Amino acid sequence: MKRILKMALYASLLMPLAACKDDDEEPPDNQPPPVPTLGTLIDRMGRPAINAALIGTFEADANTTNAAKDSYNVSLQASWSGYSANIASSLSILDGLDAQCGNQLLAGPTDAAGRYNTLAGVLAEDQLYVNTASTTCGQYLAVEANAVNVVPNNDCGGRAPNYDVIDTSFSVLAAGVLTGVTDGINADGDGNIHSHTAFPFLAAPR
Ligand SMILES: [Ca+2]
Ligand SMILES: [Ca+2]
Repeated sequence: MKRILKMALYASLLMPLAACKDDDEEPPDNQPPPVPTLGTLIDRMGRPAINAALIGTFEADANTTNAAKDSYNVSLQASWSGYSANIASSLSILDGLDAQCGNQLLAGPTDAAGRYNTLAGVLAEDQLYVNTASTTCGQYLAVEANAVNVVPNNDCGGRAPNYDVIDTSFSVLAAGVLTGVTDGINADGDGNIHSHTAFPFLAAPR
Protein backbone atom coordinates (compact mmCIF):
# COMPACT_ATOMS: atom_id res chain seq x y z
CA MET A 1 0.00 0.00 0.00
CA LYS A 2 2.82 2.41 0.91
CA ARG A 3 4.40 1.87 -2.51
CA ILE A 4 1.11 2.68 -4.25
CA LEU A 5 0.75 5.86 -2.19
CA LYS A 6 4.31 6.90 -3.04
CA MET A 7 3.69 6.36 -6.76
CA ALA A 8 0.45 8.37 -6.55
CA LEU A 9 2.30 11.16 -4.75
CA TYR A 10 5.08 11.24 -7.35
CA ALA A 11 2.51 11.29 -10.11
CA SER A 12 0.62 14.17 -8.50
CA LEU A 13 3.87 16.14 -8.21
CA LEU A 14 4.96 15.45 -11.75
CA MET A 15 1.68 16.27 -13.42
CA PRO A 16 1.53 19.96 -12.40
CA LEU A 17 5.21 20.37 -13.21
CA ALA A 18 4.54 19.16 -16.70
CA ALA A 19 1.48 21.38 -17.02
CA CYS A 20 3.14 24.58 -15.77
CA LYS A 21 6.02 25.00 -18.20
CA ASP A 22 7.13 28.63 -18.12
CA ASP A 23 7.10 30.12 -21.61
CA ASP A 24 9.38 32.90 -20.35
CA GLU A 25 12.08 30.59 -19.09
CA GLU A 26 15.66 31.30 -20.11
CA PRO A 27 16.75 30.00 -23.50
CA PRO A 28 19.29 27.16 -23.42
CA ASP A 29 22.73 28.08 -22.12
CA ASN A 30 21.43 31.52 -21.03
CA GLN A 31 21.61 32.82 -24.55
CA PRO A 32 19.47 35.86 -25.44
CA PRO A 33 16.30 35.16 -27.41
CA PRO A 34 16.51 35.53 -31.18
CA VAL A 35 15.96 38.95 -32.72
CA PRO A 36 12.26 39.28 -33.59
CA THR A 37 11.22 39.58 -37.19
CA LEU A 38 10.68 43.23 -38.03
CA GLY A 39 7.36 44.43 -39.37
CA THR A 40 6.66 47.34 -41.70
CA LEU A 41 8.43 50.53 -40.66
CA ILE A 42 5.98 53.25 -39.63
CA ASP A 43 8.13 55.86 -37.85
CA ARG A 44 11.69 56.96 -37.05
CA MET A 45 13.37 57.12 -33.67
CA GLY A 46 16.63 58.90 -34.39
CA ARG A 47 17.19 62.60 -33.85
CA PRO A 48 14.01 64.35 -32.70
CA ALA A 49 12.28 67.10 -34.66
CA ILE A 50 14.13 66.49 -37.92
CA ASN A 51 10.97 65.46 -39.73
CA ALA A 52 8.90 68.26 -38.19
CA ALA A 53 11.42 71.02 -38.84
CA LEU A 54 13.18 69.97 -42.04
CA ILE A 55 11.16 67.62 -44.25
CA GLY A 56 8.79 69.48 -46.54
CA THR A 57 8.17 71.99 -43.78
CA PHE A 58 8.01 75.07 -45.96
CA GLU A 59 6.03 73.68 -48.88
CA ALA A 60 3.11 75.88 -49.93
CA ASP A 61 0.76 72.92 -50.17
CA ALA A 62 -0.02 71.02 -46.95
CA ASN A 63 -0.61 67.80 -48.87
CA THR A 64 2.91 68.00 -50.27
CA THR A 65 4.28 68.57 -46.79
CA ASN A 66 2.37 65.66 -45.32
CA ALA A 67 3.35 63.31 -48.13
CA ALA A 68 7.03 64.19 -47.66
CA LYS A 69 6.87 63.61 -43.91
CA ASP A 70 5.03 60.30 -44.31
CA SER A 71 7.59 59.16 -46.86
CA TYR A 72 10.46 60.11 -44.54
CA ASN A 73 8.97 58.15 -41.64
CA VAL A 74 8.71 54.87 -43.54
CA SER A 75 12.00 55.07 -45.43
CA LEU A 76 14.65 52.46 -44.76
CA GLN A 77 18.23 53.46 -44.04
CA ALA A 78 19.45 52.72 -47.55
CA SER A 79 17.29 55.59 -48.86
CA TRP A 80 17.97 58.15 -46.10
CA SER A 81 20.47 60.10 -48.18
CA GLY A 82 17.71 60.81 -50.68
CA TYR A 83 16.23 63.32 -48.23
CA SER A 84 19.33 65.53 -48.14
CA ALA A 85 18.06 67.96 -50.78
CA ASN A 86 14.75 68.40 -48.97
CA ILE A 87 16.59 69.00 -45.69
CA ALA A 88 19.03 71.45 -47.28
CA SER A 89 16.15 73.54 -48.63
CA SER A 90 14.66 73.87 -45.13
CA LEU A 91 18.07 74.56 -43.59
CA SER A 92 18.48 77.62 -45.79
CA ILE A 93 15.27 79.07 -44.39
CA LEU A 94 16.02 78.22 -40.77
CA ASP A 95 19.49 79.78 -41.04
CA GLY A 96 17.65 83.08 -41.45
CA LEU A 97 15.89 82.83 -38.08
CA ASP A 98 18.56 85.01 -36.45
CA ALA A 99 18.72 87.39 -39.43
CA GLN A 100 22.24 86.21 -40.20
CA CYS A 101 22.85 83.77 -43.05
CA GLY A 102 25.91 81.53 -43.04
CA ASN A 103 26.42 81.01 -39.29
CA GLN A 104 24.44 77.77 -39.20
CA LEU A 105 26.45 74.71 -38.18
CA LEU A 106 28.59 73.58 -41.15
CA ALA A 107 27.13 76.20 -43.53
CA GLY A 108 29.37 77.05 -46.47
CA PRO A 109 31.32 80.33 -46.23
CA THR A 110 29.76 81.92 -49.29
CA ASP A 111 26.25 82.44 -50.61
CA ALA A 112 26.52 79.71 -53.22
CA ALA A 113 24.55 76.64 -54.25
CA GLY A 114 25.24 73.72 -51.96
CA ARG A 115 25.95 75.90 -48.95
CA TYR A 116 23.75 73.75 -46.70
CA ASN A 117 24.52 70.35 -48.17
CA THR A 118 27.08 69.29 -45.56
CA LEU A 119 24.75 69.61 -42.58
CA ALA A 120 21.90 68.21 -44.65
CA GLY A 121 23.97 65.08 -45.25
CA VAL A 122 24.76 64.77 -41.54
CA LEU A 123 21.13 65.13 -40.52
CA ALA A 124 19.88 62.75 -43.20
CA GLU A 125 21.89 60.06 -41.43
CA ASP A 126 19.21 59.80 -38.76
CA GLN A 127 21.06 58.30 -35.83
CA LEU A 128 21.79 59.44 -32.28
CA TYR A 129 25.48 59.20 -31.46
CA VAL A 130 26.71 58.39 -27.96
CA ASN A 131 30.25 58.60 -26.60
CA THR A 132 30.21 55.55 -24.34
CA ALA A 133 33.70 56.36 -23.02
CA SER A 134 32.40 59.54 -21.40
CA THR A 135 30.94 59.68 -17.89
CA THR A 136 29.62 63.21 -18.35
CA CYS A 137 26.17 63.43 -19.88
CA GLY A 138 24.24 66.64 -20.30
CA GLN A 139 24.15 67.78 -23.91
CA TYR A 140 22.09 66.70 -26.90
CA LEU A 141 24.14 66.69 -30.15
CA ALA A 142 27.39 66.87 -28.14
CA VAL A 143 29.09 64.06 -30.07
CA GLU A 144 28.15 65.55 -33.42
CA ALA A 145 29.34 69.03 -32.37
CA ASN A 146 32.64 67.59 -31.19
CA ALA A 147 33.10 65.51 -34.34
CA VAL A 148 32.89 68.55 -36.60
CA ASN A 149 35.11 70.52 -34.17
CA VAL A 150 32.56 73.30 -33.76
CA VAL A 151 32.07 72.81 -30.02
CA PRO A 152 34.89 70.54 -28.74
CA ASN A 153 33.67 68.58 -25.72
CA ASN A 154 33.74 65.21 -23.98
CA ASP A 155 30.04 64.88 -23.22
CA CYS A 156 28.41 61.50 -23.89
CA GLY A 157 25.76 63.11 -26.11
CA GLY A 158 22.68 61.10 -27.01
CA ARG A 159 19.32 62.19 -25.67
CA ALA A 160 18.10 62.06 -22.09
CA PRO A 161 14.42 62.63 -21.21
CA ASN A 162 14.83 66.15 -19.83
CA TYR A 163 17.01 67.59 -22.60
CA ASP A 164 15.47 70.59 -24.35
CA VAL A 165 16.15 69.09 -27.76
CA ILE A 166 14.10 71.70 -29.61
CA ASP A 167 16.13 74.59 -28.20
CA THR A 168 19.35 72.79 -29.10
CA SER A 169 18.09 72.08 -32.60
CA PHE A 170 16.98 75.67 -33.17
CA SER A 171 20.32 76.96 -31.85
CA VAL A 172 22.32 74.68 -34.17
CA LEU A 173 20.15 75.39 -37.20
CA ALA A 174 19.84 79.13 -36.72
CA ALA A 175 23.21 80.12 -35.31
CA GLY A 176 25.62 77.17 -35.22
CA VAL A 177 25.72 76.97 -31.41
CA LEU A 178 24.27 74.52 -28.89
CA THR A 179 22.28 77.01 -26.82
CA GLY A 180 20.73 80.44 -27.09
CA VAL A 181 17.79 80.03 -29.47
CA THR A 182 14.61 78.90 -27.74
CA ASP A 183 11.05 77.97 -28.57
CA GLY A 184 9.93 79.61 -25.32
CA ILE A 185 9.13 76.31 -23.63
CA ASN A 186 11.63 75.30 -20.98
CA ALA A 187 10.21 71.98 -19.80
CA ASP A 188 7.70 69.32 -20.70
CA GLY A 189 4.13 70.12 -19.68
CA ASP A 190 3.88 72.10 -16.46
CA GLY A 191 7.51 71.72 -15.50
CA ASN A 192 7.51 67.93 -15.29
CA ILE A 193 10.91 66.45 -14.48
CA HIS A 194 11.37 62.97 -15.88
CA SER A 195 13.53 60.25 -14.42
CA HIS A 196 16.88 59.62 -16.09
CA THR A 197 17.26 56.26 -14.41
CA ALA A 198 13.90 54.56 -13.77
CA PHE A 199 12.01 52.98 -16.68
CA PRO A 200 9.76 54.18 -18.33
CA PHE A 201 11.44 57.54 -17.56
CA LEU A 202 8.22 59.40 -16.87
CA ALA A 203 7.53 62.19 -14.39
CA ALA A 204 5.20 61.52 -11.48
CA PRO A 205 1.49 62.15 -12.20
CA ARG A 206 0.37 65.67 -11.36
CA1 LIG B 1 21.67 82.13 -39.03
CA1 LIG C 1 12.39 74.53 -25.44
